[in-house]
Amino acid sequence: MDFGVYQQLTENYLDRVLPKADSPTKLAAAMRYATLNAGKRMRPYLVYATGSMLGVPEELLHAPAASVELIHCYTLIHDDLPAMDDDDLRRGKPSCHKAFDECTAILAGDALQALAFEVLSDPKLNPIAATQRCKQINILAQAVGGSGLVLGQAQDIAAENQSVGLHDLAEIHQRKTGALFKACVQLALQASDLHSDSNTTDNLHHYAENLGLLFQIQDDILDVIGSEEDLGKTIGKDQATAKSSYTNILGLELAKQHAQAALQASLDAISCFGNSARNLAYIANLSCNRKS
Ligand code: GRG
Repeated sequence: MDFGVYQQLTENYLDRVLPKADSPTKLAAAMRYATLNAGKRMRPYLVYATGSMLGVPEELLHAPAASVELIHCYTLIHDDLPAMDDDDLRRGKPSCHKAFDECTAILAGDALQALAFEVLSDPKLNPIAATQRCKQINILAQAVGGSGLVLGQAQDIAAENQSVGLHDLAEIHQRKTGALFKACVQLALQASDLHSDSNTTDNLHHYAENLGLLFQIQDDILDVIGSEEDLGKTIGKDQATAKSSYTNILGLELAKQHAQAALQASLDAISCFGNSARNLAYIANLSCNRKS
């Protein structure tokens, strides 16, 4: 299961569900700009990798995979806004509010969020049983809402210039970044025959939680040692804005050790699946060794 193939598949599918390229509105152009722009597509790949390991036919994974990427793109637009992280660069290009304007960027984010749920709830695009589809909608809503990703972002902002302990930082990241990773495996699990199997569920949840943590620690590390060119965004911001980050709290070397521990914990969680979990292991290793 080649990562590149699934990146392309995701791009093509997103292109189909987004407003058409010749749509006359600035809103449509901003939605396309912020979505079809060189993202790694890690979250869709996580949906495909989990689903294929659990024997889910690929045609049942396209809508969940696209829905998590649409949510992710919405959060990136809003996160870059002056009222939030105030970042001018995203995926190597001007952030959405720089390429367009603030109002259009806010609305494009809102529209992408709604589109994620439109895609997931449409029986033509997501042709699984209605009960499972309903559960998937609930999974995504919980992951991104006021007790998931949005709460994580609110807590992250509240923690600026405060002294935050490692436990609280992990909790913030679990919501801000981990919740969507966990939703990826849950959406695929829900499309499978194993959605009620508690062993499978527990192991995949444990994997995704550690993957989210690992991904975030690496994000903090790259903010210190990464290159703006590779990352396509401004670096050094955590230090400059006195943001709570693993590197600010632990220092670089200890942060790297925490990343290794989270990698090991995520690999341990999927060891029971043997070779069929190789793509999930690939994602964990990639998250730890990524430069972008
Ligand atoms: C604004 C409601 C709201 C939430 C924002 C998830 C989040 C909360 C903001 C995203 C910004 C951010 C820097 C999050 C931390 C790590 C992360 C998610 C990095 C970006 O993800 P990648 O590396 O990006 O998968 P690409 O561009 O490859 O898709």
